Amino acid sequence: MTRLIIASNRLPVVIDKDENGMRVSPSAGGLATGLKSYHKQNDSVWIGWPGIIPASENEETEVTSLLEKEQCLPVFMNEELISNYYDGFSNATLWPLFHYFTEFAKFSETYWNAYKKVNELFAETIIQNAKENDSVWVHDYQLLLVPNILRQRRPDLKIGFFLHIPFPSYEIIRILPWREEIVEGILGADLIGFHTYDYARHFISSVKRLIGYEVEFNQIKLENRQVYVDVFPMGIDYKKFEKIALEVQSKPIQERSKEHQDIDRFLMSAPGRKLILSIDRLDYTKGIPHRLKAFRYFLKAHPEYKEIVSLIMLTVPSRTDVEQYQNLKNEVDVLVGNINGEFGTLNWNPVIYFYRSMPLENLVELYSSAEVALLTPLRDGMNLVAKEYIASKVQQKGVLILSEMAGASKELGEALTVNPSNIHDTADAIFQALTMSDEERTKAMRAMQKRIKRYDVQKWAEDFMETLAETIEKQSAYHARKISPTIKNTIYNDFKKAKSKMLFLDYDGTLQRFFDNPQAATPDKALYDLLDKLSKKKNNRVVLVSGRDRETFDRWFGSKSYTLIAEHGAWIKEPGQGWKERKPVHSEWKEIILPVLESYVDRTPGSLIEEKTYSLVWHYRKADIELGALRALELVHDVSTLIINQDLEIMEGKKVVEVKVSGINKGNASSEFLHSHQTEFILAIGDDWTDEFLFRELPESAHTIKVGSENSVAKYSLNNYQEVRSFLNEMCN
Ligand code: GDG
Repeated sequence: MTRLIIASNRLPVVIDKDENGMRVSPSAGGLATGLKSYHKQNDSVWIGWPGIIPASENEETEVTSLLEKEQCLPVFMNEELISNYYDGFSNATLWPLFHYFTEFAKFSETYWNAYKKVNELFAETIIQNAKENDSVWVHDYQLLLVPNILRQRRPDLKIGFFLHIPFPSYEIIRILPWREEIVEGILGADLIGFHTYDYARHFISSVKRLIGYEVEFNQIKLENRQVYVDVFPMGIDYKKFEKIALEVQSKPIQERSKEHQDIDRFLMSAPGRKLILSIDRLDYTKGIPHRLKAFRYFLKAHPEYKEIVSLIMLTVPSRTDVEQYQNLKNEVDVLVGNINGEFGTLNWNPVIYFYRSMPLENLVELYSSAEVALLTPLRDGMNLVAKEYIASKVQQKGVLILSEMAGASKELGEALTVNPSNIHDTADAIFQALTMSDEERTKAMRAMQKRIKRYDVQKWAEDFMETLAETIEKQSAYHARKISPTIKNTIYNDFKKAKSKMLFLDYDGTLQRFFDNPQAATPDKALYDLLDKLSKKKNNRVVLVSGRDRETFDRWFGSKSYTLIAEHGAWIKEPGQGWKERKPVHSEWKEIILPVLESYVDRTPGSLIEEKTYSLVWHYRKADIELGALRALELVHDVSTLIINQDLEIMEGKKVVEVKVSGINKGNASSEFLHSHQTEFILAIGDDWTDEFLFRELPESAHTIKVGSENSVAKYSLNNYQEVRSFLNEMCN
């Protein structure tokens, strides 16, 4: 049976050392707590940093054996690596950049080298422990390079990757000096998951723009495989929060924790008292100063709430040795002091501020006591606190105010959403939350509870793993077509034995790579040598079948002893003879279509028109990738209305739209040619969908090969033009 290996920077447990020895305790944070139950149930192994630097080999062994009981495996790092990989590249480069704080992002070669090294260390630990065909689920921004390292060294593994923070727009990621490496690193996975559709579409757009892979819906087409991108909004352990909330609320007041009694005392000390709660790590992404300013504005605008409402703000210390975090701490301290100084009275503090972490039970006490949760990050991948608040509101008496910049806002449509930078807007939302009718807030809370109860963390993990399994199934359908050594030998044997043979070969993308400028794709010497060698084989005929215009083909191959079929089958030329038109037709239609195409060239920088005898082609390979695709759609629409009742058709190829005389294609041209030249062995190779006509029309006995990972009626596939060349070279020998 295949096993699951989970990899994340931190393990679900941390190891501490004091005078009594080593201790294992659960780690905080959404991912660790969320996935823990899934991990235990599924007999998986979790690989990560144990939070300790062992002082000796003995200690290392001790840590390892303590972790073994928790089904965990450690990746050890020294101080320098942690500083450069974790504090450095992860938290001082990727974290600010991915949260749109470009001014905080530091770019340092030292950080980058440490990041690469630690990603290698993680990958190595996974590789050493993974059995054949195991599944690996890699988590988050600290390990972006791991999927591709695994892909290179262990292609047997099923690799999933999930990003817990936002994936930023292309305009942001393009700033990163190592942007291609990072995107390629993630693309090593079979399935890539994000919290929201926005993050997924930003990732896809970056893949297209930075690397240029083709994308169809949520599939990224790499040369030799497909990668799937999907949205899995992470949930929480709903039942756990619900259960703890029921427990803490049903306790008699005198049995409650000290913290809970403090809250009770506050709420009961004046009529109508209410608490607004916020919980977050002290991080600049969380919008804490904005929130405080909004609360100050609210108190100014609504003095009737003085001595009635307090904001209880739990901020958990984080990355305390980083300058920006220290500055933020000072800013928050000053703001809290100012607000309390300006509005506070002897027995009322407007802001009750905790700068520490709390045990889970106290957290739930806060959740269940607060009338309003005010969660206003400037950017947040998801924000699990919002979901935990909802789950803890067992009596549905609470209102959630949530930033529209948090991933969770996509699912929690019934919350009061605010733009956290709009202080007035946020203050209005506070007022609205406090004055909402019972009926309204219960209705909103019920709807949100229903949704997040259903898609809890267990369901989230299962959903991701099931999708990964389905992805692998789809991949294997494709891999089944890849030419194996046995198939190769069969084809070579057939070729050798046959008394007459014919090879139909497409040109661009099949024998030659793509160039931005189509005229630059001139055949190189190695290609001429290969084709010459093939055409000199006894009883073998090489037929080049292309969409290229005949002038270009004539220039490149006119003197050669190959048969040439140009312009998708409109023209044919036998060795030593002139070009023959297969179906003479009129060309007045071009006068109508050409101006339309020209208007598209004018509005799409980088695109160009190519004129052939039977067709007009609009090329957009050099245009902006998304504008090009959009204009291609528009163009097809515009032209289709113009060609009604004309003997014309539209063909869409790779970054081209071709308007051509209908009834001419590579398939009917080749089969017509084959008719007059009966042949025992037939081989056809092509990469474009226009080659599908060829594959379809050839006799069943023909060997057909598609270049690339897309769907095809061809029997087999090869990855790229280099593989085609070596396949043909080997066949010659
Ligand atoms: C990433 C993304 C995304 C907080 N204070 C205490 C405490 N917590 C717990 C909360 C919650 C978790 O920490 C924080 O949740 P976040 O959603 O902010 O998650 P992170 O792990 O910080 O960050 C984030 C998440 O990954 C999941 O994909 O939502 O956007 O940045 O569970 O309850 N827990 C305890 N005491 C505290 O004082 N016990």
